[in-house]
Amino acid sequence: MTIAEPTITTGGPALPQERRLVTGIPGPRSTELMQRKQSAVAAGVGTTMPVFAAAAGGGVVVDVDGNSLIDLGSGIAVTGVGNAHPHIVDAVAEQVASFTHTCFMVTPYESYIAVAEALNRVTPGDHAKRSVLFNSGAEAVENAVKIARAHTGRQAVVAFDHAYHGRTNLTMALTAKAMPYKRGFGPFASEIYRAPVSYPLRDGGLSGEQAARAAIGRIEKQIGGDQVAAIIIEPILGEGGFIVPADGFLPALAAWARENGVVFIADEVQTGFARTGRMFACEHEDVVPDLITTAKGIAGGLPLSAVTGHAEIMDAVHTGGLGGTYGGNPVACAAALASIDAFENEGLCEAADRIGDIIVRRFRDIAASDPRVADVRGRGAMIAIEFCDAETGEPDAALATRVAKAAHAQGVIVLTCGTFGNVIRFLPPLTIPLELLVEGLDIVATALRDDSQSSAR
Ligand code: PLZ
Repeated sequence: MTIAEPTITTGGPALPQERRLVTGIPGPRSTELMQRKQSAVAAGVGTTMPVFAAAAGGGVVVDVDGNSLIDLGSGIAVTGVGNAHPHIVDAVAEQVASFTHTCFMVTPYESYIAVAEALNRVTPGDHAKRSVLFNSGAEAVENAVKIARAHTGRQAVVAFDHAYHGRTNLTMALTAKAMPYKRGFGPFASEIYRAPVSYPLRDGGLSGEQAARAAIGRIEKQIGGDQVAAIIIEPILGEGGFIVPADGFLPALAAWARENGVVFIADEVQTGFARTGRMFACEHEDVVPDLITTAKGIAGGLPLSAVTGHAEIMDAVHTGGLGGTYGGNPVACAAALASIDAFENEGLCEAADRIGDIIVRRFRDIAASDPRVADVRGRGAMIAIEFCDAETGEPDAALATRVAKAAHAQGVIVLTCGTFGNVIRFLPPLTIPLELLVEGLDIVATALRDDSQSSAR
């Protein structure tokens, strides 16, 4: 093990692509900062790993103590192009030096239009489209619902079990899981209904069509198709556990929506931008959503989000009905243009598939002899392992937490998720060197193996 220089001044891909621990995790500077966080930052903001970042790039995050950590989280699926991608850094620096803000609704600027044109081009479907830009995923989802209601003149919105759509009032209502997202924060927005989703591990092996029939039956009985403005679904349910609906589920829902004049919204905030091996996850089943929400990967880490969709649906809203002070901020737009260019021209969909193959192969091997690994699933570089008790089959959240913590202690950033908290998810930057990925997976696999040895004792 090499000893790091204590101060790291360079970010981006120039950082040595290696795992390197020079202190315990967390180190002394991180521990100090954690204490400051506790006395300055609201307690409601959690921390996955108590280490503070100093630089990041490629597949590593370097902390303030000089530890170099393997990044298997991308800041929750954001830095797909790699942290501090050089083209993004240049584009942002150039923009920030010319102007930082005018408000697109006051005196507009070209880059917003260029981002809208790029989104209209790269999202599924070759129909006429329009886009509108916002700051966060939740804001995009809120606005997609506004647009669908304005277009249809209807109010009801259908979301699914295990869904996650954000933390604002309307998106909390759309989100399924109470703790930590909703508990104590009601009352929630009205006219939100929940339908069952296809969850192959847990729905008794329904086919996609059967699961869609169950969902549609619920909607027709409890709301009525002609009352529904929109159905919103993540093509792979992210925070809910990287649930990949059985083949045929999404196309059947989209077809039903079309027949009933219901706007089909794909929330691709987490799945979008090459993450699943395609530019958008809907493409795996040739589903063309009416509206698509994007954020996270869109701008290499700068806050930007969008709603893109059919021109006639998008244009149903009166002038002045959509907007916001910062939506489509010029610095974020500059980053988005550089980032979309990287997604299109740097082979990142292929990189996502290579990453996914390595993760899936590794954990399917383990699952073959370890009954605690109930499922290994996902697409591209969005892969998860779900843990269940080997005897009872019940979700084992404690195991997921222990394995994640053990990996953290070894310098691997790994995230959990799932309605039952029993899922470890892998979302590496698409630029991670494959040897580093394998080293990170080795550490997670060893943590899992050692956990079985300690609980067998
Ligand atoms: N839709 C599908 O995944 C954000 C949430 C992390 P914002 N997911 C990460 C947390 O605990 O807050 C997300 C998503 C999907 C919407 C959102 C919301 O995006 O940019 O966090 O608002």
